[in-house]
Amino acid sequence: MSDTSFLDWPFLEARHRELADELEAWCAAELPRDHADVDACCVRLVRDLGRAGFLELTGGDAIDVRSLCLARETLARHDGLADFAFAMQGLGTGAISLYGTPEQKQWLERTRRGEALAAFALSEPRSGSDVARLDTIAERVGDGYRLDGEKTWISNGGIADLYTVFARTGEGPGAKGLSAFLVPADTPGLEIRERLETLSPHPLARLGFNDLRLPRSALIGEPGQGFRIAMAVLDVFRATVGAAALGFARRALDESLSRSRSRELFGAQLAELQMVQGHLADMALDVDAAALLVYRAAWTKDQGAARITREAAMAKLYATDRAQRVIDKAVQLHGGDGVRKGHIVESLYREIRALRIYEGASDVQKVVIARSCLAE
Ligand code: COS
Repeated sequence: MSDTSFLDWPFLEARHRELADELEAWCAAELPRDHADVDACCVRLVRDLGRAGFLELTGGDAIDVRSLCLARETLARHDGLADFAFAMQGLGTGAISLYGTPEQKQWLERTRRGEALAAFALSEPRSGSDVARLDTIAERVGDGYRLDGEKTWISNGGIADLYTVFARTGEGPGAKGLSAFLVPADTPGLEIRERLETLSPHPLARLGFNDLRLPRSALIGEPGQGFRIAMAVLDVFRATVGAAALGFARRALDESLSRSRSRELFGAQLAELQMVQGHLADMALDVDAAALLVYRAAWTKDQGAARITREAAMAKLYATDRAQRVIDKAVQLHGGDGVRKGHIVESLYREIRALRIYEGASDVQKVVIARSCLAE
């Protein structure tokens, strides 16, 4: 990568620089992968990242958000699916790391070794952005629960070994009546109803729960705490989505710099044309500004902040929106090659779009930021 000066910013410590070096070497040797079979590719990536020790970062009693961000941006720069495989191990077990019992935390040993895949099941066909109105019901039956309902857009859906599922238990109205559950994939009543295909292929599914029985020990945290648990997990992982976008943007900038140096146009190097320089300057500025917001959010959490809702929303909103702009400029600077199937810039163009939607759409992040400003 051309510019690594951000590694010396005061947000990061020596151990982060070591992680960046180690993971960069791993990525250079192992990535990119063939994505022809995305399921098999993701399973393999999780196994390999686990064997190499990098999944240790994704869960446990303490999550270092700066390490998560650094890992995501490094992986995203090399291979979007590798970033996805890494990130889902963290998102899918985030509720267990933050609120799980010692028994539930035993799952982390497997997910951190890459022996089990995890998924976060929050979105539903009728509630994506409006989490508080979700319809999946978890009814108390004896000493346990019975789940009925449907989830959609579930990453790792169909290949996960465990799902963190949010359902209505009814302790109060709306957001006050949800709870979180740990659901092993082999639980009878869990159905993969549809596999979903998207612009940039990832393992995604619509899930159904049909008279699915869970013991009380499957409850994560307290009954009625589900909304807060989901938001606390998203606070951490939204910052890391910003980091993934940053990785895509850095790659687009690097590709554009080398294209500008190597290509001639109108009797000069592309890099000598001031209009091209203007684009490169905008791209570099967007990348650095996004990085500052991402590592500010991560550092704030690592310093012990109870919540980083506003910082994470700013990091995700800005980094994903700006990465889209950086990548669009990269496509423009690459001319026809930029839209040619299989070109790295073309795949970045497809890869970035979903990041402005999932884990809280850009519009939701604006609401979160504005509410936080208004509450001051
Ligand atoms: N951490 C802890 N608690 C939080 C929180 C957070 N980040 N955000 C909200 N809460 C608490 C609030 O403090 C409030 O508690 P009180 O009732 O005690 O005051 C409660 O949760 C409800 O919060 P709020 O009133 O803000 O809820 P809304 O229904 O208005 O929803 C948004 C807020 C829209 C921000 C939320 O639904 C959201 O993030 N939606 C996007 C969902 C998403 O990211 N989906 C993607 C799924 S994964 S691909």
